Amino acid sequence: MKLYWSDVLAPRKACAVAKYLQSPLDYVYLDLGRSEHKTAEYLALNPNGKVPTLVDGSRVLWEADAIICHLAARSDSELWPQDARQIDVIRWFSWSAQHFTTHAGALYFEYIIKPRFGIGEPDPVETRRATEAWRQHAAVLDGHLRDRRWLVGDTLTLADFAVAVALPHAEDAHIPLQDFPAIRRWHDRMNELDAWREPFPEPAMSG
Ligand SMILES: N[C@@H](CCC(=O)N[C@@H](CS)C(=O)NCC(=O)O)C(=O)O
Repeated sequence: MKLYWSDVLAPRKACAVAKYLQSPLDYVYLDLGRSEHKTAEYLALNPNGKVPTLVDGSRVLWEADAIICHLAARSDSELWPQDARQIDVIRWFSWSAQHFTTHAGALYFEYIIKPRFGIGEPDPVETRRATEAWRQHAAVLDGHLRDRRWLVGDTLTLADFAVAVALPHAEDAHIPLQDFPAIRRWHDRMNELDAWREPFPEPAMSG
């Protein structure tokens, strides 16, 4: 299998799960600053021109959530439970993509991506909007996590990887994580995983 990645949000999720599962992967780093994700060769794999993309034989998958499900299914891992919990994992994927990580991602874009790629200053209207919207959804997550260790059932699942994806950048992206103690405790637990703290492969592993 081949995973096309870069050191940004969506690939972080795929790389973290791959590292956690020790998936047998060839990693291919794409330099977004050099538009390596917009070449004709890459667009033939992923017409969205975004990372990550997984190639497993003749199967080509884009969308990080689909990729992590594929990796977990291939490893018969409990990260992708095969019972009623699976529906809950999908619920959190959807909630994260539509709400929680959309707003965190907007802050990540304004405060981290813009300066990194020299594409302007953070927009104060957008940062205010995203911060308020993030807070509203963070309150829901904080309530859910108050008496739980993990998002679904009592074990780590793909839902934890998906929902937490922007939180390692909370400080630099001005995401007000400090105001949500149950989320913080849960994310501290995620941080006990090597694969979460350091998800990306060594440069030498990537061609
Ligand atoms: N929904 C997609 C999002 C993919 C995505 O937006 N990737 C970003 C990096 S986090 C990207 O490739 N950005 C480069 C671009 O849009 O040119 C997924 O989860 O895989």
